[in-house]
Amino acid sequence: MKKTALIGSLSLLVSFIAIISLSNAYWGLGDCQDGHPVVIIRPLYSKNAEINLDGIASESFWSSSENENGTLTVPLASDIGTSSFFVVYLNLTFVMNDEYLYILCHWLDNTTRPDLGGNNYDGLYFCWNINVPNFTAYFINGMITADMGGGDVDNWDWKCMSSSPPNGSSYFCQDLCFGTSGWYDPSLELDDVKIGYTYINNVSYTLEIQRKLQTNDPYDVQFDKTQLYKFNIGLMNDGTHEDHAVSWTHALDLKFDDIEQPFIDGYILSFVYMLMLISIIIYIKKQKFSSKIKNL
Ligand SMILES: [Ca+2]
Ligand SMILES: [Ca+2]
Ligand SMILES: [Ca+2]
Repeated sequence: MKKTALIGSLSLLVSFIAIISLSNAYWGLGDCQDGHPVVIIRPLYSKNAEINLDGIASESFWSSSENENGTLTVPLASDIGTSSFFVVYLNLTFVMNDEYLYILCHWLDNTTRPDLGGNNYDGLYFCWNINVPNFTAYFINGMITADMGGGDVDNWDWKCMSSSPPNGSSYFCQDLCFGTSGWYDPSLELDDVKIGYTYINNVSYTLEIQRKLQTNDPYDVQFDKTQLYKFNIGLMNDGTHEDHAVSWTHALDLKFDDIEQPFIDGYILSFVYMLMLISIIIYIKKQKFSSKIKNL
């Protein structure tokens, strides 16, 4: 084998391994944080932001052109290989003022407000790290943090089913917390997370979330420091809690005087590897073609 062909083949092999590795880091196999760096989000600070919590994103700050670091699309997936496997893309926008954090969530769902009975529902939750040393989205033993070094996680849990308040309603969703060995009794804390939601029948949901930066509640994350606040998201579609799709780990950056953190999405890396692969194949084919011409 010629030297160039050997180099090409080796590069091909490395590319395949890299692609397989990236693929395995997604779709719920293992801790996806191993394959995806933490995504850093910096919310738009809008001192005079006032919200009408109606699930309609008519507030001008939601679409502000200055909010390029606080707007993103998050891919979520449930466990691959299961009958309930699905992928969903969640559009998120973060805005804050001196008192509140606001989050706009929008995603497609062709079975809105399901009437399936039991514990089947549509819904969205956020898990916010309070004090877990090795916080990730990989809860291999359920909602406990023992595997991550212990500590507590604030959980904001919104559900939608046929018995939920009607389209356009605003109310406090469940505000929970779990720790080293499991969930705390919900009665230990007040509900501090208010939502407004709308849906377009069998098309999409829009959720506006409002929470005070500080609640003085030990079972809530307190946005009272200039630091990164790690979180992940889960999304349910017509399933029970166990069937939900999850995001990899993200972090809200409240260090407003810090330098921008570089971030390379796993998809971009996959695309780069794919381009390398195609280039190598073309190169090898050209080499083979040239040797054939020479041998004529
Ligand atoms: Ca609104
Ligand atoms: Ca649904
Ligand atoms: Ca809580």
